Amino acid sequence: MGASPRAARLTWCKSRADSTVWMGEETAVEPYFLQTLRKRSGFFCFDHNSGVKQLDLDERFMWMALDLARQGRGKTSPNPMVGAVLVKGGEVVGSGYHQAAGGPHAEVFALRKAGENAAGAVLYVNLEPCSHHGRTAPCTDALIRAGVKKVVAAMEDPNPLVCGKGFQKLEAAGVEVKKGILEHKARQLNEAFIKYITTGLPFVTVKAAISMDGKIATGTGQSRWITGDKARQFVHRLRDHSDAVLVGIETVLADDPLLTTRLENGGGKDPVRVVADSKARLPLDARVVNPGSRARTILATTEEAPREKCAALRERGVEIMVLPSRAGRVDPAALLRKLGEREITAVLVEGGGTLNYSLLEAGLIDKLFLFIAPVIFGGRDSPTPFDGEGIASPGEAWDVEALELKQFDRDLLLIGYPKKRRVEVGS
Ligand code: AOF
Ligand code: ZN
Repeated sequence: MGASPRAARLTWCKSRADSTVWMGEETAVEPYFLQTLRKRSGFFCFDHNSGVKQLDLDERFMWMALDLARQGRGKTSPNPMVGAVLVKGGEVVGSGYHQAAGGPHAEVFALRKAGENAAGAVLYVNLEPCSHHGRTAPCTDALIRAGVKKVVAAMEDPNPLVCGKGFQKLEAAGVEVKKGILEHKARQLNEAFIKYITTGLPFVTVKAAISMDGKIATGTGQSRWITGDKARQFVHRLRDHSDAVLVGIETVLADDPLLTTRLENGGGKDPVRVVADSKARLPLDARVVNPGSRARTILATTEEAPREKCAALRERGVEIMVLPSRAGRVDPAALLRKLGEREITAVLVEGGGTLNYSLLEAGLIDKLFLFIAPVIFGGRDSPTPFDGEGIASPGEAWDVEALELKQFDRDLLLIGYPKKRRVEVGS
């Protein structure tokens, strides 16, 4: 991990000799904003929700810690993404990020880089330093030993083993603590970890691609290639960032997907593939069964599954998970609980409409990625991303909150958090 700000894979844009526009890797600055920024000086960040914002010094280094943290995306599970920057006299003297569970924490990398310079330095970190003995020793002790004088943290660690105890330990040792800098960014970055560590359940993201008339397939059930290349590449990134991909058996029977990660420039990891299939209809020659991948395939099924079929699938390396059934299907809540027990912290659901709706109905969807392709399929019976019963009155709808919009060539992507509308009693 590089120690200098520039090594941190940030996007820097010069706006004036004495000013710099500083953006995270996932942001894009429009020419309009750059023009506005040229007239100002200082450090800025571009946020899709709040627009251009001038950063103070604390925010500037916290932004850097967040960007470092993001480099661990998809690799730290079940741990959070954490970045750390040690600053002394306005200079970065050490930085690092958590690269994998079981490996050193971000603070340890930064301390190693800083060496003796850590004494009297300020630490910027997007999560409260840990105070417990887990797979590694407590970071608080290492920071105190190194003589760090102040810790600026974006948020408290929601892990019940830490949860404020890290701050207490630091303060008791005379280290100044400041919390809450760019907290909303830190919470968003580790939204999956926060849910998992506080509930034991994985964070559930549903991804669907629809035509402009809201269909996920044509009337004959064909659904390949709704969106273009760039949107599909983005989905492979989502798979790389997830611990597991979950699909319903109907999707496997219709599309025979591989569900592996195929990034343009290679790399990335395959998620565990999970097929919800109450009667074990999964064909022995399905591509998810034989994908040439090191990641596991799990068949989530019920007592209704024929034993011989399960044995044949097991022989081909498929793990069989027998779960309670609900309305004749695999109980989605029981499935998620089981996956959480296996330290699966983030699940990407890739359809179909039946599975999506049963998750929605049970209040189990945390986030939605909905691609809209500029095509029209038509067809009264063409499937949609959420089928099932549906609701009777628009007043009972799910609202999708904190909506964000991205564009990939001709395809649009809407990202948001579905929340069931609370129906007032008596209304
Ligand atoms: C930090 N910095 O870089 C990370 C933290 O099993 P361990 O020892 O790796 O501890 C995992 C827990 O430590 C994790 O659940 C979270 O509470 C914290 N992770 N903390 O200060 C880091 N990865
Ligand atoms: Zn730690």
